[in-house]
Amino acid sequence: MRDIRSLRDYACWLHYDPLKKESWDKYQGQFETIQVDGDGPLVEAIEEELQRGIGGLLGTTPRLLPQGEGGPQGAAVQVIRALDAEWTLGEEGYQLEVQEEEGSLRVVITSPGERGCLYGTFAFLRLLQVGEIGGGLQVTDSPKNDLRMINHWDNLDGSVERGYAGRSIFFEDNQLVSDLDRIRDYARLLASVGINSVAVNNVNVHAAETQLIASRIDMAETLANIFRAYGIRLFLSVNYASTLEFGLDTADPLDERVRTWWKNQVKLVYQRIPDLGGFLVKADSENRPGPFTYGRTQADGANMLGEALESFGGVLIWRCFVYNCHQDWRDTKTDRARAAYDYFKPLDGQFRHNVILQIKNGPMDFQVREPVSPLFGAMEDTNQILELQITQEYTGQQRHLCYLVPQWKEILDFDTYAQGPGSTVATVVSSGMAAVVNVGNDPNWTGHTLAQANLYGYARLAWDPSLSAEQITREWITLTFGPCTEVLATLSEMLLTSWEIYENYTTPLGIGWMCNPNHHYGPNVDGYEYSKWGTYHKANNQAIGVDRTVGNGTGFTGQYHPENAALYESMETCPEELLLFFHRVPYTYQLKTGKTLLQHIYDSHFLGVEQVEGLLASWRSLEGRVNEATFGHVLARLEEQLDHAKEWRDVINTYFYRISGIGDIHNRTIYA
Ligand code: GCW
Repeated sequence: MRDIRSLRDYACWLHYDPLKKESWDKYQGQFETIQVDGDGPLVEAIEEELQRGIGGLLGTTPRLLPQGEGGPQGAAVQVIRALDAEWTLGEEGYQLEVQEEEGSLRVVITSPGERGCLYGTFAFLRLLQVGEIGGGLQVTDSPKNDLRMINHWDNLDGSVERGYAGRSIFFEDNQLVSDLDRIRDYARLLASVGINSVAVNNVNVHAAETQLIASRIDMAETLANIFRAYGIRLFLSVNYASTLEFGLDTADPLDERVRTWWKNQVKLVYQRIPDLGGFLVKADSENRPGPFTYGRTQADGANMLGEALESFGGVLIWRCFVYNCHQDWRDTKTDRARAAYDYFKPLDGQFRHNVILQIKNGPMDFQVREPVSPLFGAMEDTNQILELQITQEYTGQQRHLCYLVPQWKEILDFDTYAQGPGSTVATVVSSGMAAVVNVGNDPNWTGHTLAQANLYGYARLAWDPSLSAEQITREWITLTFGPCTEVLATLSEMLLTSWEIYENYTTPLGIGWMCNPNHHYGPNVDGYEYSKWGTYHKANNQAIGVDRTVGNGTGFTGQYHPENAALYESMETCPEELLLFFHRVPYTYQLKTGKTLLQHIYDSHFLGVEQVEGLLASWRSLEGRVNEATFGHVLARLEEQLDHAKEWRDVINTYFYRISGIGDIHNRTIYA
């Protein structure tokens, strides 16, 4: 078997392909020496990266200048740890300056922190590839979010919950995998885009994983050591009710024995991993235990763990994905969309300062389109981070192309009006962002090679939510496919339209779900209709959707600040892409385009399939311009996507035709 590292897609965006002819010529003779301040693993990582990067891009071998020999002369890259009292960019920020003297470029990267130096180094290599390095360039940059986190849903047996790219890169058979170098490669990949925290195990913590803070702490310690070398802090998902598995008969957060057990356990963990980031907890959610069992609040539970972590500088991240997953579909009063706000809003101000609430972007669950969760901006005295899903659970499972950066941009730019106009989600979640990752042990990490763009894009947005989708896309394509204008133009268009295309042929207008239960792939209109999960569309022969208005429905719209509440409350002003999330609408209702609701459903599904045909044609036009293996792999995925898009189209259109008895005005094929 070939070494996985020799396969092209393994390198993701760190190929360092030779620069284009003009740039290659322009930079020959530059960056001949490298000097990096400090010592230790992070400094070694910086030196290694500069040698690899410059070596690959320019075909040269820069000389490493030891410290203490004075600064490098002539064409050089110098990384300086400057502990300047005036510095305002924080430990992770950096300054990058290119001075030109008699044709020699001298690149100076400065930061007071090792991480800042590392991020500055990766930024230099990125800018070199997108053609921006030149005399006089000055860049100062620092992350807009302190916490830039990746969540793995990896189990110790090696399976990955909602994983679509093979098995875990960390665990197999309740041990660490044997290829620890691959984990190091992963840490490098994450650090290259500024990720600084990673939770390595599933938030659904089973018995085996509970031991990661006890008998299996050595596994966590090894992982922490690997990630530390790239400036990434380890987090562990813990079972809220761990005490029950360690001999106590309760997990009541106010019981002294429970509190003492956690304090002692946390101490043991920090003896082995002194810089552990902290714990991540899913409690009282989807049958996981939590403080509700003991009649306590979510704040009681979170604070108990926060207190135990506090003296070690640890952080407790508590998820807000709390809802009743045993609903009776006949019950029209309970609205799952309301749950997080109803449980958490009254607790504002009651969480310890080292507790952070992690809130999914939407009120339901990572559907192709949902409104933004009204919890953002609702808790002014509580730390909040945004949770996104990079792994494509409901968005094509990495078999379909669905580039989510445009979706995430919309979420980050959404105005909550919490402090008046301009209170976007990006500003409200100033503690940071977390996302469920799409990585597994497939040779290309993400199953679909183009799904690497979602990982890249998430990390870049976590660093700076104001970056545009277009810029991120341009960067990713250039770094991944090298400098080719045709690839850049064609692939940008493909990526940037793919989310909407996926929405068109699956579940437009904010209705969501309609997928097969359990594995969530493929169409099944009534798959969740009579289930306990609280996810109903309620289609009958006249109308579809749930009325979530204050006036006549579940009152969900009232959870938003008045500007948004008013917008969503009325069918006329509700953004049409979310119409069926907020309203129950007759099939004959006329949309702003003049089409009826039903005709829109038909049209959107026919269009979606045509658009996938377009994606295929675009990709085919790149044959010979991208390497053969990647070309063939993506082509096969797109062909499968086309088949599945047709399945979605026909199942959905047939369902609505049969139930409504109203045909397509264009008489296209609908299977009666
Ligand atoms: O969407 C659901 C997924 C579950 C997941 C849960 C969660 C980890 O289907 O697999 O469990 O969300 O976010 O906790």
